[in-house]
Amino acid sequence: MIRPTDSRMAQAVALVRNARRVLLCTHLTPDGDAIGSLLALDSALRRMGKQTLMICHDLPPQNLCFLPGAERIQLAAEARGQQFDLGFSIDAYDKERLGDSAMPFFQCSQTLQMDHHQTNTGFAQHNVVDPQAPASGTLVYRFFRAAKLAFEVDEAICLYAAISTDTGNFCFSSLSAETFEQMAGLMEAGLPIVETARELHLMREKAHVLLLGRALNSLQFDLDGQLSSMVIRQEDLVASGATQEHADRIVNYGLYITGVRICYLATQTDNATKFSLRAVAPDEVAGIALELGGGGHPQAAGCTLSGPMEEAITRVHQRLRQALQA
Ligand SMILES: [Mn+2]
Repeated sequence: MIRPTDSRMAQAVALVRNARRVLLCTHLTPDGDAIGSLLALDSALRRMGKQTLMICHDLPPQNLCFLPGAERIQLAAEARGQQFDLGFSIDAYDKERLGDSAMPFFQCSQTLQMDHHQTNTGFAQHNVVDPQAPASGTLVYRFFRAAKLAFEVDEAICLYAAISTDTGNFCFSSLSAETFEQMAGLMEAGLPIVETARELHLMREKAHVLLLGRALNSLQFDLDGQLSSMVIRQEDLVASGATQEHADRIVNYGLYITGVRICYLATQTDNATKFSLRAVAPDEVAGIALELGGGGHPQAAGCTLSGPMEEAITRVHQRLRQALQA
């Protein structure tokens, strides 16, 4: 099968082959796809004889630090004063998403980016963008094939992390036969899937589980159970020793309940209330999030409202209620 990006992928391999020093970067608040793809690429490029530096606006989150090579990722300032023949960005859809990595990236003699977001702006000189791909890891896998590189075990672990994260552990509609062909390739390379899946998809920090308990205790239902909501207040964060980061993903539990069509989680921050909104297709929440000053995907969006928390909750709740009754 010839994909629209196949010739661009061959070009990307040629660009890398012609470079000596390569700066690799990804988006801020990096997730499993960002870090896994970055690490696999870095390993590939070093095996191709390149000198590399991996930078990011943020260091990898705690739950991804077990990935081989994660300790080599530096903050963007590390690139200051260094010269690179090629800047290579992965999984970022625009230059703002690069945060502090944007400046060193654009100072490279040539720029290349790979990504799978529909909203990609084509911000580099060379762009390999495939919105059909479920993860940037999918594109990195194709890069390995185009460069005729066999996978080492550590690379297989990183690419599995990338692809399984962005497909919701193989649950999302972005999956295709290619995803499983790639998984077969990673298994053939010796991927220790049980250990890696446990580390990536089952293990949680204690603070996260304690916070989840408090969030679940706050569950409320409206409209005969079609709308569910949870609230996390500052006191919940303090009592469970958690940070805002631990509140990520808790919202999804509101949707894993029979009969629920839309759910939200309201998290109190220092001076505002952060809302995470989720819906089951065909219901959508992106439009409402946008209307309230936020944004996101059709079924996963968010917004932040200032002012008293109770008023913010009432406003969001009424708006979602209205959407369900429409
Ligand atoms: Mn991604």
